[in-house]
Amino acid sequence: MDGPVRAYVPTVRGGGQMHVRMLCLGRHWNGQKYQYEPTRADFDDQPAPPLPASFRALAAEIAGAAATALDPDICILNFYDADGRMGLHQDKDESQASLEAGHPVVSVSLGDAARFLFGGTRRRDPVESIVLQSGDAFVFGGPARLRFHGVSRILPRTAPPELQISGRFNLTFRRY
Ligand SMILES: O=C(O)CCC(=O)C(=O)O
Repeated sequence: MDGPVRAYVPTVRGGGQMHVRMLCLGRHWNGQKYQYEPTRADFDDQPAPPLPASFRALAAEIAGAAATALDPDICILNFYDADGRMGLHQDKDESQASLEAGHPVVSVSLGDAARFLFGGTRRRDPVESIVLQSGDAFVFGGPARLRFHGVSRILPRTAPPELQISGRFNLTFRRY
């Protein structure tokens, strides 16, 4: 995330800043336009780095373990510091064909635990709160693909000490 194509804090439509550092692999998610594109037009015009084959294989394996399937072409890598969070939203900027097929989102968490919120397909639906720990994977596809979700808070100093991580990395794999 600190390499030549570095992670950055997106400024979204309306001018607010996100509360994560983000790096997209495979395709870039433009937070001004809420759409994917090959280069980071909302930041530095660099091409989105490719999705490593090992990441793709990991996501496919996790999807299989959850009795579904995913051949991802996108990974959004988010880093949350102790104040990091993400408001309730739907992941709906992938292609219409992908959403209609219900290809799942596969989410992998590393580092500090997080309070993850999982709602329904309408914003006003009740929201379940789940603690995602380091090493947890969360898969939502099919009829759950468009359920609202977000992260209300990070639980600082909960990362496994052997990782020597302060903060949380979350990787979401998707099929455009
Ligand atoms: O960090 C998480 O667990 C959720 C990330 C997320 O909602 C997203 O990338 O769309």
